[in-house]
Formats: sequence, C-alpha cells, structure tokens
Amino acid sequence: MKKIQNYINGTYQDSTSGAWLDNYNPSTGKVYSKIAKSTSEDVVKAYDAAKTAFPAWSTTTIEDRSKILLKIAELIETNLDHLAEAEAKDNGKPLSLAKAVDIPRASANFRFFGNAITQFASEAHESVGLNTMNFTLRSPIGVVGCISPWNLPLYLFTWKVAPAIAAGNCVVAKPSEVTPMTAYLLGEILTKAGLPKGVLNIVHGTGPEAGQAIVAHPDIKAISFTGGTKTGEHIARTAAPMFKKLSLELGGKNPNLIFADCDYDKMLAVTVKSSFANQGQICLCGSRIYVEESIAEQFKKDFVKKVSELHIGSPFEAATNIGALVSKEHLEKVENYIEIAKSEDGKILYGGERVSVKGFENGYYLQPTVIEVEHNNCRIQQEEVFGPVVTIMTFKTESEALQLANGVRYGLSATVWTNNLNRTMRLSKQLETGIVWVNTWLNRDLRTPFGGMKDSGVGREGGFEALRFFTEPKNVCISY
Ligand code: TXE
Repeated sequence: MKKIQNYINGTYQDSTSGAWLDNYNPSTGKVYSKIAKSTSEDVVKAYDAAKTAFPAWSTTTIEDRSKILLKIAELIETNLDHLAEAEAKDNGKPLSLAKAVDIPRASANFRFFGNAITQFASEAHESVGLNTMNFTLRSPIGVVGCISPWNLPLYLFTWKVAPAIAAGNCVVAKPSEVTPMTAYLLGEILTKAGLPKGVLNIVHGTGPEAGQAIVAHPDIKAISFTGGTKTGEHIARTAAPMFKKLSLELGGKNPNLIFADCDYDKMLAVTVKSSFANQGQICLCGSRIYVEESIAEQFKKDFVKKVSELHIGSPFEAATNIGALVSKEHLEKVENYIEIAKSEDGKILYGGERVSVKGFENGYYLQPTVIEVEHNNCRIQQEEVFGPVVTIMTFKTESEALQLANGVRYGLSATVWTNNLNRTMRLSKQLETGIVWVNTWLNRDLRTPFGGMKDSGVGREGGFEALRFFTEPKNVCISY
C-alpha cells in the first residue's frame, strides 16, 4: 500500500515513530494508503533542516527565488492530470473540479508569489526639516509554520507555503491528515524544481500531535493556519503567550443576500454553485440565503428545481456535480445538523438523505439539502455545517437583511445580488465580513486581501498582505 512519507531536508522519510495512519478514499470508504504519523521529534527534525537552510535561502537573490517558484508552478501544471486525480481520490471532490480549480490554483499560487516578490517594496519616510530619513527594512522571519485543512488541499497548502518561501523564510508545513496526498506529491516537484533542501519541509500526522508540535515549537516564529474556529482558538492559546505572529483563517457562515432587483438568471446559476460547490465544503460557501419576500416563492421553486438536477456520483464520472463528502465522521456531522434543523422546525425543501452510488455503495454521498427556516437564532443559522446544506429565509427590507446577515459570530464573506448602486455601497460598508462579493461569488484576484472578521479569524492573506505577514518590518532611522 502506498506510504505517504514526510518530506524533510529534501528527502522522503518515514516518521521517527514508525507509526502510520489510515488514509481513506471517501468515494469508496476504503483505506488506500498509509500516512506517516509524525511526532514532535519529526517536527524538530524538520525545524532543524529549515533552520540550516535559512541563511542561504534568505540571502538568495529575489530573481533566483522567483525563478524556482515559477518552475514549481510550471511543474504543477505539467502534472495537472496526475495531481487532480490524486486530489479527487483523496478528497472525494469531482475530478472535473480538481482539474479546473484546485490544481490550476495551486500552480497559480506559486506563479503569483514568484512574480509578486519581484514587486514587493517597503516604505521610506523623510522627516522633513529634521535631517532625518527613515526606511522600513523588511526581512524574512526565519522558520515559519503553515497548517492547512482538507477542503481544498493543495490549493490552500500552496496559498501559504508559496508566499512564505517567496519572502525568504524556511517552512515546516503540515497538510490535513484527512487529505495529505497532493502535498506529499509536491515534494517530488520541489526537488525537480531545484528548491534547496530544507527550505520547505512537509510533515504529516494528526493535528493534536504533529500540528501542535509546530505551533508549540519555541523557534517557529509565525504560524499561518486555515481550519476550524475551535482549532484556531486552541492554536492562538498556545502561540499567543509565545508572541508568535499569527494568521488564522477560520470558519464562515456566509450570507447570500438576494434582492428583487438583481439579474435573476445569473443569481440563480451562481447561487447553486455558492451553495454546493465542493459539496459545500468551502469556507466561502453562501450557506445562509436571504431572499427578498417579493421574489421568495419564485426563487424557492426555481432553486429547488436546479438543485434537483445536480448529479451526485463518483468523483471520476464526467457528469458528477456533487462527489463524496471528505470522511465518514464529517458525513455524520453534516447529517446531524440536518436533524438539528428539523428539530428546530426547519422545513426540508429538498434533499437531506444519503445517496447510494452504484459501484461506490460505501462512499460518503449526501444529497444537496435545502432547508427553509423562520428564525435566525437557531443552530442551523448560527453554526458552520461545512457541507451540502443551505438555508433559506425571507426578508422585507434592506435593513432587516443587513441585520440578519450580521447576526452571527462569523464574518468571512458575504454575497449581495442587486443592481442598485447605492444599496451596493451601503451594504459593502456595513456588512461585517472580510470579503463582499456583489453579483458574483468566489471571484478571486490574488492581489486582494483575503480573510475574515469576528470569529472568522485574524490577519489577511493574499497579495502583499501575505508578504507583509511573512516578513518582519524594522524601522531604520538615519540622522544626517
Ligand atoms: O479542521 P481542523 P477539521 C471547519 C469545518 C470543519 C471543522 C473541522 O467546520 O467541519 O473545521 O474540520 C490541524 N494544533 N473547517 O477537523 O481540525 C489539522 O491536522 C495544530 C473550516 O479538518 O481545524 C489540519 O491540518 N494543528 C475550514 C488543520 O489543523 C491542528 C477548512 C485543520 O484541521 C490542531 C476545514 C492543533 N491542536 C475545516 N488540531 C476553512 N475555514 O476553510 C488540528 N490541527
């Protein structure tokens, strides 16, 4: 059986414990590979390799660093089919999605930061009349930790490690133990691209063991994490007293506000995607739909019809829109939320049942589920489900819509469907989210700041924000 080993100091190696975790294929429910179950000893090995590599990497010219990142991007593209197949098998997502989104984006992340670093600059402040000149020196931090989740495995892993190494840091990174395969495969690409050994070390294993060891390591000075809000809280508790730099991208419970004056057909098509893309397992999914009363009946009818046409099937079937959920535990968690919604008087407009896919009977398939709710203050409206479940509630006025949208502890993204410019501006300012999409969804320009407010996290990724996070600014003040 295939063994997913750590990639430390440029070589694949077993964990020091010699222990392995099972890796499941969610589309079949079967174990298909083994994952190195790393301990703090492996993290220390990875740290030592990173520390040794740091002096040379941090003084490598920007052009040479950039060239290597662009080469990694190119090699990911060359291996697109292979990586996409691995991602679909490991995660359960449709192969078509992995080919169109996950792997191209992983390549784009390296290309983007390979280019961005050549344009990264710092500020100068002349204290006029005082014969004083200040400039900001931005230096790499040293060894940093990157921890990523299972929903967009290679996409989010590379979204962190690419800016970290572009900025001259060396990295100890851990992908989710639920979906480690593509991060494992990346190791080979890093070697082929000529990334010096030790610059990027990939350690596999569980969050509480390997992840915790990264966060708790006293000399890993910054942690970039994407995952659940509870885990984020735990990480902050460990890292904050050590004064580490922290970037936390956590959960979302994102509102999708639909006004009667929107472009209806476009809204309908995009809302199906924003509800169920990647089986609803994207932190940016618009899981709370609020629709203006005057079009609510029509919307519910049209939306349910479109949702009923989605094809649930094996990730490898070309017609599949909805693949398998990532794990048995996660499937059960999502089903439990459907039961909670029912007990809260949620009305199931569509779905809610497991699906048996022919030839894949033990896979983790669930119907896309649409639930109508009457109140905002219930668990299905307040808690992140992170699955193919969307709720619908109606509103009468813009201010009511705003209040409902902001009435959760999360604040990652919001979508607004309207053709009213004044409303667009009002809501863009007042929505308590890090991202507001107007008449679109998951439309990403990698130069823009990405992250959430409230319990959705702290810090921003993307563009120069990421390069600022991964560098330490120092004021140099010269009197002349
Ligand atoms: O995430 P975890 P899980 C949400 C979603 C999901 C829930 C749990 O609601 O149902 O989180 O998912 C590592 N120290 N999101 O359990 O546990 C872990 O190994 C250091 C939202 O998969 O947060 C993995 O690599 N690391 C989200 C990563 O953290 C630890 C995407 C994420 O795992 C750790 C995924 C610890 N103590 C889930 N414990 C989003 N916002 O995109 C775990 N990890």
